[in-house]
Amino acid sequence: MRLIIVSNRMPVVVSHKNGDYQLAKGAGGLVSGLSDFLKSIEKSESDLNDYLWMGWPGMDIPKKDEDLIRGKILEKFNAAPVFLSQELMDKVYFGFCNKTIWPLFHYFPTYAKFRNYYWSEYKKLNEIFRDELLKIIEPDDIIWVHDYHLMLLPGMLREAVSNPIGFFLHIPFPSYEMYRTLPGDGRNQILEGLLGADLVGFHTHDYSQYYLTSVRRLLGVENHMGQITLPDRAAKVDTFPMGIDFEKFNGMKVCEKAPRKPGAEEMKMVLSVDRLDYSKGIARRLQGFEIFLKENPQWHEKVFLNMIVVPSRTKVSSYFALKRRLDELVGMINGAFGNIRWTPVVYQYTSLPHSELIAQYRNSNVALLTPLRDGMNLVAKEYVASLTDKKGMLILSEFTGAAKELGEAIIINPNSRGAIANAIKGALEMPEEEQIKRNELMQKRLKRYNVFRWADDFVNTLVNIRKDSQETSKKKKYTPEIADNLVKDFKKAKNRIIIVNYDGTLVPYQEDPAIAEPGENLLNLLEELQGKENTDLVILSGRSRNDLDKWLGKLPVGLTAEHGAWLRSGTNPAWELFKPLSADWKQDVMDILEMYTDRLPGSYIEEKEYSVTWNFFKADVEQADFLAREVNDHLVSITENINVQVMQGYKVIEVANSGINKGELATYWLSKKKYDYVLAIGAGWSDELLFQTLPECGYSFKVGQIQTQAKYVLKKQQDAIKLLEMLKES
Ligand code: GDG
Repeated sequence: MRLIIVSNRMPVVVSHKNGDYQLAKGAGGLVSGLSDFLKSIEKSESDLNDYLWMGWPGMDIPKKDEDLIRGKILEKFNAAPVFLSQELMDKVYFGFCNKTIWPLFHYFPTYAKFRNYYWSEYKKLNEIFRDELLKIIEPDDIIWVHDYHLMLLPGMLREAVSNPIGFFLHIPFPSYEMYRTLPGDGRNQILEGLLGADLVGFHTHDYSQYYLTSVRRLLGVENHMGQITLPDRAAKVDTFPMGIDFEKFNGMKVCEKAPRKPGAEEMKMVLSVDRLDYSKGIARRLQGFEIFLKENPQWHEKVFLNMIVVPSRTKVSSYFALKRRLDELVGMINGAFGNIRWTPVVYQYTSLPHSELIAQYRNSNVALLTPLRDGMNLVAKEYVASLTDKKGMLILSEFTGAAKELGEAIIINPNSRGAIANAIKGALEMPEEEQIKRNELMQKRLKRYNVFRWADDFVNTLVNIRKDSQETSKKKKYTPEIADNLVKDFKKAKNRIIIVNYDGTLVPYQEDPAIAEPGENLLNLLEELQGKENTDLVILSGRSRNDLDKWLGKLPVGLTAEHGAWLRSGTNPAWELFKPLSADWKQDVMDILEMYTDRLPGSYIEEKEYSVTWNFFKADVEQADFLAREVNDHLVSITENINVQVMQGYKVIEVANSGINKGELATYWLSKKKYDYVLAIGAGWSDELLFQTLPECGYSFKVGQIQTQAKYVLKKQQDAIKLLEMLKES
């Protein structure tokens, strides 16, 4: 098996120098973390023993050189380039990615720009990646797509291949209220794009929940503990906090070229490392440091802030403005507090070699990381891991994913400059034993859940989910062979019965149930089926007998209304009660439901002769869920001692006489003759009892739900009609 990693940038940076192409390993947390994991795959003896990394190589490559570059990259880095123009990449990267998604997902809505062309360029990028992948994907491959640049890709791939597809988001997924502000088609398409994956991973439980809430509220798709049942497969949303290669940071030998101020042995260093980004809270950090200096003159000339800022996204105007602001703030603080012996803030606008970075981690007394939002923040983990002597203290914003795992650090709310100032003092003055104790606990955790565990957990979960889901869908798949048998058995049979549900099976579900009337074609189909020799057609519905009379009354078919309270045979148009029933309880139930209907906008009551249904599919999902539990308890408590049952269906609560359901009714119809051919098709929650009651030899089909008691699944309502048409023709 081969693991294909897909990310916007590939782990190789191609550049052109002196008429030749140079290849260098890319930087960044994902590349360094995953590269080590991938190397371990090569040596592994498990099924997963090969990999390929796909992404953009970082520059325009002329067509004539593409093969040369492809060959070199494959040979040296086991990677495959996605060639696309710098122009398109710039448009997408500096457009939808970093002017729309990045600010919105990091809770900076005022920086977010929405343009229709951003969205079409984003889609185009995802399509190019899809096309490139489709050229190389083999049946055994596992595909793992990374990050916010490629959120449509899983859905696009899912339409074309049946390989396991995973997706991991490295940045936060915002709360529903923030996410829903995204205008246009993108809002739903991104959610759906991610759902194309079998496994969607996030750094924290909160991000997973936020995504699930958006899926629920915007797509109307429910989940059970992160498990989502789609018509033809299951998908899972789960939390995988990304780790680091602990041993690399802890064990690396670095030349301890002291980055501290020469000659100032007593000087303590507070370190910060981040990309230049408004989400990192760099200005806030400087202001916190300023307050610390103001409030603590005893620390003057004894501490300095070593601020490493890595240049980034220089083409986005908000980044440019931020750079200017930082320059000003640093100048102001150094002007106000510094002197010839002491520069309070040493500001390096640069990227350091890896070993020097680790040396800086080790030599600092405090790391001060104050993002206003950060998906994870690997620097925090790297800092703690690098402290070989366990001396040093991390101050970390509570708005980073890493804060969830590094609880022994000094956790702060970076919106309070005072809190930053206090934390700096607290960290500098923390006794060494305390530092060691705290770092020991954090190191233990980082060592256990390292980047290998992270990637391994993700890939294993992905493979298992796909396997389960494929087994179920294979078992339940309606194949041409099954269609053949269905027809063959139909022809052979002496007595046939076909039991079908109405809404969702014979007609599509309607927003307004009142308009779900059957068309001419459907009526003809039903009539012809019933007209076939030795064939009984029964329609089992939860609707009132009035509705069924109005729409299907003229057909000579068996009808069952109110989930079985009423029956009408195909030969006698008079309705009869299935058994003696009572409706004395109805008024009490109606009174309660009316009260709840007033409280839940969008809900409504459907009163039938012997049952009452409370529908809430049009109501706000969260509120409905909350209230439905209360309604259910309330109804159960008043019906406990009478012969009435309360049933929870899909966005509906139904109260009816006990012993009235589609299962009982199916048994009744089946007992009428000795049938040697039984076929049932249903779509709703109430059809599950019907499926359970059928004889082993019967055929049963559920529309659009793989989690079912039915033997097979039909993808769409139209497939149910096609199936019936096929029998009609036979
Ligand atoms: C996304 C999310 C999430 C930094 N300065 C230098 C340098 N670095 C390295 C660090 C670290 C990485 O860059 C930055 O880590 P982040 O965690 O900020 O990761 P990003 O890739 O920027 O961002 C973030 C992450 O994905 C992983 O899921 O944590 O929240 O935004 O590894 O060591 N490396 C070198 N010199 C530097 O000056 N060599």
